[in-house]
Amino acid sequence: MVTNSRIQTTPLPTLIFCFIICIIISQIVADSQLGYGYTITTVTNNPTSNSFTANLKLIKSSTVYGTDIPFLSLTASFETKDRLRVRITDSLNKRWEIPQELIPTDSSSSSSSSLSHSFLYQNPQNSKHILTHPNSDLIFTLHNTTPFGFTISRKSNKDIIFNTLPENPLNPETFLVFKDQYLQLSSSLPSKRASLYGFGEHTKSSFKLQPNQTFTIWNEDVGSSNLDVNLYGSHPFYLDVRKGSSDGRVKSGTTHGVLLLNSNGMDVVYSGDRVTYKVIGGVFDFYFFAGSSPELVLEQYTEFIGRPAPMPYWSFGFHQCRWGYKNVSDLQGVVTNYAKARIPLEVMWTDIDYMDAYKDFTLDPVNFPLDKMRNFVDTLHKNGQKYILILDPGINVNNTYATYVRGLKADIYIKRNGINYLGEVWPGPVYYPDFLNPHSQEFWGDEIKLFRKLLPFDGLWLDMNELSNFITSDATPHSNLDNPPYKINSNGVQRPINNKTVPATSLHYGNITEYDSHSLYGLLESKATNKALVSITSKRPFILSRSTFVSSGKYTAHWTGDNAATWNDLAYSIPSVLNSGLFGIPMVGADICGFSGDTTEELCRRWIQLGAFYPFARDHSDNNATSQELYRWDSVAASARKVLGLRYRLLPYFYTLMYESNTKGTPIARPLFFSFPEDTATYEINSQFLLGKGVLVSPVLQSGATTVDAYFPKGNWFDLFNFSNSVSAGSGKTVKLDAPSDHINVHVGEGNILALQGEAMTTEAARNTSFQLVVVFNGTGNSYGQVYLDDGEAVDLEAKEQWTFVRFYGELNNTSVSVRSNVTNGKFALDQKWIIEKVTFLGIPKNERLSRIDLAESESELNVVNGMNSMKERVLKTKFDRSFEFVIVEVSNMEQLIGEEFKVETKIR
Ligand code: MIG
Repeated sequence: MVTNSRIQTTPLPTLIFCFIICIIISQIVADSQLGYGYTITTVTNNPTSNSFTANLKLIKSSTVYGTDIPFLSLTASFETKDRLRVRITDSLNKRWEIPQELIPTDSSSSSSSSLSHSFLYQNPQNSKHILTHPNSDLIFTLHNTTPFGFTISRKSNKDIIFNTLPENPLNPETFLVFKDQYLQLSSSLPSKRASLYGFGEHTKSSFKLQPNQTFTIWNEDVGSSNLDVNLYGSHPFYLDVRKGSSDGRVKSGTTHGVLLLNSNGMDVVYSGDRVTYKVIGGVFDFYFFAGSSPELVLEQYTEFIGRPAPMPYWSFGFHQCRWGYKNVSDLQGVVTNYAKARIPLEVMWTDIDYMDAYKDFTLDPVNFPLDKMRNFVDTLHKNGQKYILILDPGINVNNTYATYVRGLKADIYIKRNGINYLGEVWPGPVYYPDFLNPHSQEFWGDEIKLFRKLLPFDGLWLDMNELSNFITSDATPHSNLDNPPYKINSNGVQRPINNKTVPATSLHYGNITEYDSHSLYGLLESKATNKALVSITSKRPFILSRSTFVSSGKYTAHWTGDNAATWNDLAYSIPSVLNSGLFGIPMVGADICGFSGDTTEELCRRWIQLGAFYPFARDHSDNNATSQELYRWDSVAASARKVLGLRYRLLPYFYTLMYESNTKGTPIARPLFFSFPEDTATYEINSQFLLGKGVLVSPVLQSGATTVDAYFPKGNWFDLFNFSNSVSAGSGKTVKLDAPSDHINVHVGEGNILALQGEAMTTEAARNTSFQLVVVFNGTGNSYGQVYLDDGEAVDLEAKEQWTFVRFYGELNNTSVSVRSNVTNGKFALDQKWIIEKVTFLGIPKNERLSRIDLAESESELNVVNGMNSMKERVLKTKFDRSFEFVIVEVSNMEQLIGEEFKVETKIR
């Protein structure tokens, strides 16, 4: 070390220079941290509304992504025993929130009254505030740390389900940040035990969310053939299915749901051990759904956002669409060819081709003239078939176009800078109806009504409602709204928020910006269309919307958008369909055979095999792709007859699942873990799904494959095409199944009873066939099933008692098998004279007594059948299944009215 006695003096200018540099550097350092978090100042209990409010104060400001909001208020409230709300917003200034009329969040009316009071505790050290409720499993805890954080845990098993405590050592990425255009909140997760599902709309190769991904949520017209980017709809909702904890406290399958009710653009960063929301507006309004089963979460979620709309019976038939049908005779040809090929066709669709220069509510006078179209639609109707047409939201700016002029008079278009915003879509220049404007309902409803007088269509297809705009970018951003400081879509190809849509600075009724309400457009349009159709037709409407938001399921069905005719897209359709179910939109399907690009015979065959079991089954293709109607290849046609045959036999089952979704919110197509939450192997499954509780669909998703490795959860499963093929899965196992080119594996699980009807070319004809019950006993000799029956088109499902609900109970004991029914409102079904013609009992294990049954099919009329009413002669057949493990007992030639309670019992020696 050198010591120097001579003190060197630094000249003053240099000191000043260093000082300035230091300030700049410290500024840069400070600025690079985007937040410092908040602390709690006061906490106020509000026992009458089961809530408390904490005032929060900013620790220190930063300037990244704008200035921080200094004072926040956080309110935690039990809205029902199973729904906990946590809302954080600016305590001084009102911020954008989704209008109450659209998604009501005011709990005062609904639930609190039914709740007994919650309790707020403050622990002695004053370091925690705890909100509990006597009937709720959830506990909310506010931690008086620096920065503060909150946790939500379960009373029953102490599992922490949401945890916003800042990570140690203090990691700013985990702090609460609240700026005008940047909101951040992060929750840690037990990465080994949490399986997350949801956050859409995206095409995902894996149904279970994979770590180290950013899910951008912002409605955009991007083809669904693109993986992991934000698509047409916004659903900031996830389901967290937990695996059991090693200490046994937490049971596998314990599930909760989390909704962030916010319509602004956001990135959700999922690292595996953390989920971090980065939102560019609005407020934090979180809802935690206690579950604790997946089914219960969906029940609680849809109780809040609205139950899925009832769907008309006919909408479960098969649909054919294409962009590029050239004229009416093209359409007629397709309908004729389906009939010739004996493939059921329920609904014929027209894409934008039918319009005159792509103008809504017009017909191309040359290729789709009114008289011919009327004839065409009348003929469809005579044959029990339906017709659906497309509508785009953009209204062509054209003074000779009456719809446009009426919209102008009503002054309902979206505005920017005080004038109607001019976009461009298929018809060229367009104005967009502003569905936040109350007058739009009348405008839109009247246009639909006028057009339906000309052409009596049966349903409407709402496309391009993201909103889609061919004008790609705005050259001159008008403010921070057009060009926000934080850019969402921070992974992948960054698309600005004004990409292919109406600019964020456009204004809706009440000066609501496009920036805030953008992702609500499809929901608003669906709602208005639904209302219009109900008032015009007095029937249950069928609407298919591309764009959706939280609660869209109340009004519309959904398809997964522009997929491609590839094997990958075939496979991805399963996660997409399952996700839509989680989002409360259970009536969903992907374009069968693929939308863009040329399909192939093999792909189209495999696709109809899978698509026949989508809740919504429609073949649709792009205008420059080869035609792909199912009759175009013999092998596809043959397979279509087979699988659609089974679909039509399952119609009462599909329809009853629709009823269940409307009353309880449970999806029609479900992940396997819905029925088998305790089986953690089901959490990883991407290539199979369940219809309802117990019909398992295991498709071939690879070119050239003629076997499929399918996972079977615990129990015995029976092939629905051929009851004789069974799989005994023990406690759950993967089985290699034959899947020859014309076949898809569809199995019914033990414990279920299915009410089937016969095959037919239309749903109307299928409804006139008699019923067959398939009764599948479980290990304890029981089984259950139900069927909901009504006219298929009443606006409300439980209207005027014009419906019948039948529960079936099966029982197997040593000497007999039986099924009995319990009927609610039998009159409706009795009036229809529906009968059960056959009961097939499956899952009867071979035992000493039964092994005496001849291997050969035995037939006898002597076995006893005890019905409650007098029945005609019946035939009883018993035989072994192919595995020689189970006996199949079939009672046929019955004439049991389904509307009448009965019991059929048969001695099995
Ligand atoms: O710009 O109406 O997703 O199903 O065939 C494309 C034509 C507009 C997109 C839809 C697709 C439809 C197509 N539409």
